[in-house]
Amino acid sequence: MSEHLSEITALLIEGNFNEIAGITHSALDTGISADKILDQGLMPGMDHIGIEFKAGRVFVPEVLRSAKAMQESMDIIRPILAETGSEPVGRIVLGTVKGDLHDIGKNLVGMMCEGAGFEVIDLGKNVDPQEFVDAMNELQPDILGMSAMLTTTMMSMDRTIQALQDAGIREHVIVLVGGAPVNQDFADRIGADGYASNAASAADLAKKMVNQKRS
Ligand code: B1M
Repeated sequence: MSEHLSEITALLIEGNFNEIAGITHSALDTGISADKILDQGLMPGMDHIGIEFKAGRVFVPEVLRSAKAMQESMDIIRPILAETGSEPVGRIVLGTVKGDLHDIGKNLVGMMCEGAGFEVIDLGKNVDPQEFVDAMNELQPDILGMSAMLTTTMMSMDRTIQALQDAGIREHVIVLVGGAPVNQDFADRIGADGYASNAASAADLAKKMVNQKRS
């Protein structure tokens, strides 16, 4: 039984997106539950990739391959997790801000957060402040994550926070920001709750902040 789980972890670390679906199916066939596949197969693999990425021992192409492998397996277990009512760590609404079409980093953040056990709702790129507000009202996430890659679009983060304030819902959500031109100082200035410099740190911080909010 645990052989399947360690194989899933290894395939995710290798970024072997061709074989991971087959092993995920055979793990389910042998009676391993979907939440065990997530908790004991995929999450340890994504944790490992996160640590190696932060340490500069693996790079974006490898992370993208692992993210794709994670996606292949998640596509199989996600509907089962939903059916069995397995509780996610929290819910994140994520998007690249208005005017910005860069989404590779944001997608990595989403995969790392999913790997950390979050339900991730990705609004895509070029997301208008009002779309974030609408998603907040509809989905009531724990975290709203914004990504920006252009110095010219960073201020869309500020406008989105302002829109949350105007809608009277700013206090209901943890706002997390990131992207190459963003830093802690900017995050503080616009009144975000957190900033992370990379996808693995974003997932760690998201987990920490949700736990803090609940305790
Ligand atoms: Co563009 N682009 N681009 N581009 N592009 C940059 C960002 C740029 C630095 C290149 C340069 O000039 N050297 C420059 C920005 C300059 C600036 O503003 N200071 C630039 C420009 C100018 C442009 C255009 C304006 C070019 C033009 O048309 N004249 C145009 C803008 C389009 C628009 O958005 N409106 C443009 C277009 C594009 C493409 C569409 C061709 C393509 C994007 C494809 C896509 O994303 N689907 C593209 C690309 C690929 C890049 C570079 C080469 C790579 C970006 C990337 O994906 N990095 C980039 C130059 C570079 O970085 N070398 C460049 C890899 C990714 C994993 O890193 O996104 O930083 P990153 O994400 C990291 C962290 O930042 C963090 O975690 C991620 C993973 O560790 N992170 C978060 C990200 N979001 C986070 C959110 C969080 C927490 C952490 O919390 C929620």
